Amino acid sequence: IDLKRFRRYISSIESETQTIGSLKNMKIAVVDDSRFSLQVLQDFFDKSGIHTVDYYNDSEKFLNSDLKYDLYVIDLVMPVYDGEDVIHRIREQNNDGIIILVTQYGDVRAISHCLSIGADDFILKPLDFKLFMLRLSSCIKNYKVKKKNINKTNKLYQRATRDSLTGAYNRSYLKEKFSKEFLKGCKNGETFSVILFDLDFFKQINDEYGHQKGDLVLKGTADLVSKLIRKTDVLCRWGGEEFLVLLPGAHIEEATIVAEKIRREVESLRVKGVKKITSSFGVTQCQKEDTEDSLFKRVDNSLYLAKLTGRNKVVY
Ligand code: GH3
Ligand code: MG
Ligand code: MG
Ligand code: MG
Repeated sequence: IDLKRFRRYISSIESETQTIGSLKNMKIAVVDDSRFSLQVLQDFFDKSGIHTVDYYNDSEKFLNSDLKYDLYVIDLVMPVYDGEDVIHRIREQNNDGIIILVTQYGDVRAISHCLSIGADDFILKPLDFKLFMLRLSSCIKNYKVKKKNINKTNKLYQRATRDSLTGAYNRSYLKEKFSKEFLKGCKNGETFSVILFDLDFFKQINDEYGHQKGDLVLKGTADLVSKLIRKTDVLCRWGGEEFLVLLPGAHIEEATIVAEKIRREVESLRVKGVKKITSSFGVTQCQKEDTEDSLFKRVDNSLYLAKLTGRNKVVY
């Protein structure tokens, strides 16, 4: 037996099986103005048992679809919208699916341009099925690595900027955003307000019901605040049972209304078996001459006053 040949044969079969397996989980679009080419590609996919394919012989019709595919097989030369236009449009929509260009002519410049605007690979007609399968296989491999890296980066970013218990932003994220964006905006005449609040007698909650119930209260609090604030507002876990909300564009009156809403919602928050909880609030609006320190000190003072004068209230 020629061992080398045998091994090659086996690994090519394995690779093909794997590629077909991946393709079966993908939504595929084939765009080609030639009915004959479409038929060839359809034979290729049919033969491999892949039936999640939409065939377009009109690129305009394709561009009117929602363009949500995982793999695109695009002909270069087509009337009205050619391969370059189509690839451009796909990438313009932030779609990161695999794009393979198919072309009859060895038009090196056009191919090179297509690769530069986002095609992942190309193959020449007439299509060689074995080679096409190999190209797909290497594209799918790269695609999976890319996806994995994106997920990893997202996860790391999430971990670096969020508090793991409540999902609220952490203090260091807020401080960075604060000095980079908000204080600068304030100097330029934009406004924002800050709410700082703290759960009342939270130590008792832990002592009476245990740390785990305490954690549930913290999570429940962050959840209810997230539902009350706007998309542009930033909720941050400032300390143990202390939260801070940044409200861009909000004047102190609006921020006070939000704080009052949160206060009432915390009162009606029900965590199984745990008695009613209250919270105290400080609210302030940025002043042109504010520094990070002066602003946080001011809102902290208001919160302190709220605690001092009986808790379960908003002080501004
Ligand atoms: P006050 O009304 O004056 O704020 O009283 P308090 O008891 O809430 O304040 P204190 O600062 O004395 O206690 C805060 C408690 O919050 C103590 C700490 O055990 C608890 N805590 C801080 N972080 C966590 C956490 O992640 N999980 C739980 N369950 N408890 C926490
Ligand atoms: Mg064509
Ligand atoms: Mg407290
Ligand atoms: Mg506290």
